[in-house]
Amino acid sequence: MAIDYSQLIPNNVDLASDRRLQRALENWQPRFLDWWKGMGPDGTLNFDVYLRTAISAEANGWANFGYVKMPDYRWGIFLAGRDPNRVIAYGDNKGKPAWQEVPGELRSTLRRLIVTQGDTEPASVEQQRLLGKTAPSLYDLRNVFQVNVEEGRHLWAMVYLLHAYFGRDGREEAEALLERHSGDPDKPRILGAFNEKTPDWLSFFMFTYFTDRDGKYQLASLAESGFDPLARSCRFMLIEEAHHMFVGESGVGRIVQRTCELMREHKTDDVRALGAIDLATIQKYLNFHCSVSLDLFGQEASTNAANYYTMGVKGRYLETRIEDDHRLTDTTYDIDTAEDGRIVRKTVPALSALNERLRQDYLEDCAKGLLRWNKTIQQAGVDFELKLPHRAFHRRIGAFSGLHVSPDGKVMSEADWKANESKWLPTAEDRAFVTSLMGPAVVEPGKFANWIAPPARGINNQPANFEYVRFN
Ligand code: BYC
Repeated sequence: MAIDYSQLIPNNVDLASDRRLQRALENWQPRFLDWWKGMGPDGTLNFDVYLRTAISAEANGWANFGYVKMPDYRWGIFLAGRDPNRVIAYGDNKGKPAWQEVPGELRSTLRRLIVTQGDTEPASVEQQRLLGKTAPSLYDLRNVFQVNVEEGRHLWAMVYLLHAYFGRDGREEAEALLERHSGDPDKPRILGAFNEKTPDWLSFFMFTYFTDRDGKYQLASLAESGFDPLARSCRFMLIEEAHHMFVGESGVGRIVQRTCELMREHKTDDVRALGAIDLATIQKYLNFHCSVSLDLFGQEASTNAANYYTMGVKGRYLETRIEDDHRLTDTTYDIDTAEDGRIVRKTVPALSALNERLRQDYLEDCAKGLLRWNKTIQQAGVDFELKLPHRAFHRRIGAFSGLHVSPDGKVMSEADWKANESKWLPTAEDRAFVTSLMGPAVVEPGKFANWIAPPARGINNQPANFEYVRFN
């Protein structure tokens, strides 16, 4: 269904036919805008930004580019098309028609998952609030804004579900999504990674590479939900998510490229002296963002995850492409976990290992970008390899949270870990150095900060000197 842009809230869910819901969302809309103005990208209300906006939920019609002032962005409600024959693909309800309404017994479970998902979206906008001040180029400035407006829309996606299907509780949860704030000591965001700071662009690119990729895997699992409106919302969100990970992968890649160019040109490892980020520091940031994002998958052995699956609420990554019985009641899965202070491999019921299985899918996907970054390093003739840290490294959630583990997977005493921590994770001094390279924002079209290479091509094939943001 085409998106109706004549409405106050653009949508493809025929919102006009449900006056009560329409009014409730129209009441929430100014609260969202107040939140955007107060907690969204700082000092940008008047900028014209070259953004893409969805004009249809079909694959070929959703990316339409033009200049928009961000508060005027047409945030709305877009669900992927409905398949009237869709059945639940797994669990006890396998083969039954997908639910168009929330089954009473699953109400609180579904609400909680939708709230957790919804909470991450505004959280990331809050985390990225100040990045515009130090953008390395107009191209990058536009990209962070694009990511921000789309996270805002993903919040809309979850708020629509809360309002449309969860009555008064849902409306209250929708309010609360604007009241919790990233890093707020009294009302923090729900998941750990969304209370960390994103103070510089290396952090931003690592965040969009690692943490947005968790978004991809969680959304893909929720896209398998038996609750059809949730599945259809997540399908559309996934289309937008791809760009965020592109920003991360190409952003880190361009930093690596610039660093290697300088190393080669000046025959030195000490690129800090040349105003660029050394590979060892990039590795430390990578270790931090990867480990924090691994925590987002929850416990290795999780009865929550088993229940979600059995009930048909949250599936596996690409569930319908997996060849097995899609019930998993008699199946096992091997996981790494901790026992008696050691990392051990254990065979556990497949149902309880679903978080770990998703984490495994995620890690395999994460490894792909590293292959590309390492190719750049290799081609520059530099002897260095970026590596993913071991899954047990620096974990705060799950079985490994009680262990001290090095990036290559060695369990050690707390004292040994502390003695080495500064080699593995960014130190205050590393962060201060990276911060010192940031800003002021590079605003001349076609120019880039010294520490990052230009992209291979422009957004929507625009030329290198395109004016992606006009400041007015
Ligand atoms: N922090 O049985 P477990 C994105 C809690 S990112 C704090 O493993 P479960 C995006 C857990 O709540 C994707 N608490 O839990 C990216 C549970 O509490 P209770 C976001 C945590 O439910 C970038 C207890 O520990 N979407 O979209 O199987 C920019 C036991 O754990 C954490 C989702 O996460 C944590 N990290 O798994 C913008 C999807 N981990 O029951 C956006 C929805 C666990 O003991 N969420 N706990 O009180 C879920 O599917 C699940 O809630 C989780 C946790 C996978 C997060």
